[in-house]
Amino acid sequence: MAEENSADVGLIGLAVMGQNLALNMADHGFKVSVYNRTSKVTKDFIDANPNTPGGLVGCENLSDFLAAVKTPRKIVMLVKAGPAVDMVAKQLIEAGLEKEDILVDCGNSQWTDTIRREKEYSDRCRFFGSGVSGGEIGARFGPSLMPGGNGEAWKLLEPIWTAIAAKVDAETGKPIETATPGHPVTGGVACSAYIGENGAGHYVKMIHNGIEYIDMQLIGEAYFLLRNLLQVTAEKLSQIFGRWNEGDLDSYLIEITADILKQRDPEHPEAFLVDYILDSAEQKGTGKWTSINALDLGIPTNSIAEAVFARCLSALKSEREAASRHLTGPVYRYDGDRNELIKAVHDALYCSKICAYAQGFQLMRAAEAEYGWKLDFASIASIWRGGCIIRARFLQKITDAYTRDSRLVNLLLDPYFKEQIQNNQTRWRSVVALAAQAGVAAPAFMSALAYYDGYRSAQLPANLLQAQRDYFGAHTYERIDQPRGVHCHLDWSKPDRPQIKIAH
Ligand code: NBP
Repeated sequence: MAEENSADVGLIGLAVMGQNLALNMADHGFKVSVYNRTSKVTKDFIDANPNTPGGLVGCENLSDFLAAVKTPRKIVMLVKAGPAVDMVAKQLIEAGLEKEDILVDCGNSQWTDTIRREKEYSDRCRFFGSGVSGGEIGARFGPSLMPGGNGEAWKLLEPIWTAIAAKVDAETGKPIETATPGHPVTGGVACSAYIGENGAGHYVKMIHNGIEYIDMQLIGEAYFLLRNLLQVTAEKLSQIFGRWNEGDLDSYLIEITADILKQRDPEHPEAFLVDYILDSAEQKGTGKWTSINALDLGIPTNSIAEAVFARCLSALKSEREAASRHLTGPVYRYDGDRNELIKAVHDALYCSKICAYAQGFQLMRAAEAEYGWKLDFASIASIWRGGCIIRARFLQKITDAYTRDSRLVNLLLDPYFKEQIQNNQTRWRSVVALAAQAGVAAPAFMSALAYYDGYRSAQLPANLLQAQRDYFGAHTYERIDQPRGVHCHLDWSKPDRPQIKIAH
């Protein structure tokens, strides 16, 4: 049995994320008590990692696991999101978890579940939720961490979170990516900051993932347009993405795209792997949750929803194959300037990305009011600069924007982003027009542009829509010559009758 009360932290769930996060903690000198439901996994993990700086304590049952950790205990869960989290929480409570102990769910749980769990377990432990992004490499060498829950509990967790998080350079905001096993990054600014009460951390992680969906979709559309219009190989496209990664689009996702595109197919070495991968996307739900939440709050995150629907459409592979034999479109051959097209697609991608982030941050602004949080948008953008999947040079610009004005209504109104779209929108529009002309699906480019044009329009056709609603359903309308809140109704079958006015 492990020495009692000697570990700094306990970690339960030793699949890919749990193992890597435990090693990350141990690299930073924390002694970690670990447990996995299937004991062989624990044993193999301990055998494979005998000499970590902090030390690992493998436990075969939950009582030993809890006894090994210093009190008040900090217990980190990395089990499958969903019912397993409640099962494990209840088992830990039965095994002796105490009221002052902190139970941190680091999985991709729904933020509403985190709020529910914090309340449900409040007389048995301090339940806390922390978003973790960066996949297995991030977990191992520095993820982006989005902790949310009780503020007192956070004070106890903070030293560990700050130590294990990704680090960015204090001056440039660029990720410091030099960690190797046993040699973690020292110095720099940690990509971890307290987000807010109860489910705020998991909420912001959900938004991160929603943005990840649209980032990936936009890159996919850029790839698809260039491939179809220029008829070039994946390797050539890899070079284009590689160049883009040296400029404004510098990001992890563009970097891995350049890598992916040049990868040869192991089965057909003369071909590229990407051309052999089936075009049917899967999803785990966080983009859908973001879109549902946006609909609930009435916030137009068109592009994020479009990215989710684009995956849904891709998944109708056999239907699409059948339809492709019946439905016609234009026959188009691009004969314009090839470099100009590459530049235009770059600008379309950058402008669309700005709109997508504007939508994500607009949604978070609505959420903080609705759910009673106080979100620091500069801080959120800054902890996404390193460690996570959406990390990008661009996030320093968002950090700067919210540092200049913490109450910025919409990112599009920040002077930097305003100027970027002002300077690049002509090419963005030409790409959207070209996609329509050529019959190449580019739903995210198009929806981002529609969002931009809609957001900058003082006048939209909703006047007609309101008239229609009043016509068929007596839903009333407001008038431009009356104060807001005065609702009118016309009996459209007798239009010469005076309008009924109802002041609310
Ligand atoms: P999984 O999501 O695949 O979960 C597997 C782990 O959960 C195993 O340790 C398994 O134990 C344990 N588990 C399950 Br399933 N049911 C259990 C139960 N009833 N009681 C106890 N343990 C149970 O692992 P993962 O991919 O490492 O992800 C962990 C969490 O981190 C998830 O919430 C995931 O969404 C989130 N996340 C993952 C990534 C990523 O890139 N993979 C990134 C960010 C966040 P067993 O060995 O006994 O089956």
